[in-house]
Amino acid sequence: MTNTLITVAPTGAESEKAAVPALPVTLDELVTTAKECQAAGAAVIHVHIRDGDAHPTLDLARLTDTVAALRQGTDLIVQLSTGGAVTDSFESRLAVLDAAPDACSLTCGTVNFGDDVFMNPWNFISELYAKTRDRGVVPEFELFDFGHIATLHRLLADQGLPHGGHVHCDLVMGVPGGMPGNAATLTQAVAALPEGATWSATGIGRTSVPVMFAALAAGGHLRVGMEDTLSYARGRPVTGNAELVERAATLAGLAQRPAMRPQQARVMLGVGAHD
Ligand code: KMH
Ligand code: ZN
Repeated sequence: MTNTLITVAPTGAESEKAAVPALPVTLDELVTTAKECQAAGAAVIHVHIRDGDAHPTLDLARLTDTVAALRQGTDLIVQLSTGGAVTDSFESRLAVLDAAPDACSLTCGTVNFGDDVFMNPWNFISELYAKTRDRGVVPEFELFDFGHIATLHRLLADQGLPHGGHVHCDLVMGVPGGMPGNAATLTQAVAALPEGATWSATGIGRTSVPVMFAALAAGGHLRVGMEDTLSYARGRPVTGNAELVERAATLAGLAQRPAMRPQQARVMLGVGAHD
């Protein structure tokens, strides 16, 4: 059994700073969180950024500065979100790769997203994947539903393996409109993944803890963070991302699969060292 890759998704695009004061939205807050989460056991950071008013943005200069600051302050693998917010254009989402991150998210299909729709039509997915290969950015395939797994198979059959030569997926479970976050669904989804793929799982909201237990039992990896979960327990708000990473690392240790260090994660994911 391998050690456990822990990804932290500290911010997301959905929560408002005014409603969630602990959410890291400035570059300083993000780097401080990233350092704490690395110390707690994270190896990858999934990054959404905010503008000066704490609204989600895909501004290229800010993204580029963010990649540089996270690299300077931590050893974490920097994975930029190409999902952005549901209001972001396909063009701006493709342009995220111009910030030259180590890795990026790549969602393999459209999904109802609460009252919104997170749009990922085939042509966009295909163009984004081609750009990751062209730019040497390692994609993580975000799978919100079973049809997304079928699209991942189509993508790999069409264009071949990603940069780095390894397929790593993240099962995003419990989004209202996507697959539910429970052990039975996780088992079925894992069985449908491409041969040789590694995978993490993320349970949104109250599915966070059951999905973590199911993923560890099934040999998977973990993604946690305030993008996905704002309650540590019923009636107890999360006070910061580090406590979510600490809990994940504790559970991984109990499962006899302690948290992977960033260097080990680079080898597993096929992410090279940066300059
Ligand atoms: N914010 C969601 C609409 C990703 O980062 O790639 C999309 C999302 C997925 O968070
Ligand atoms: Zn995201």
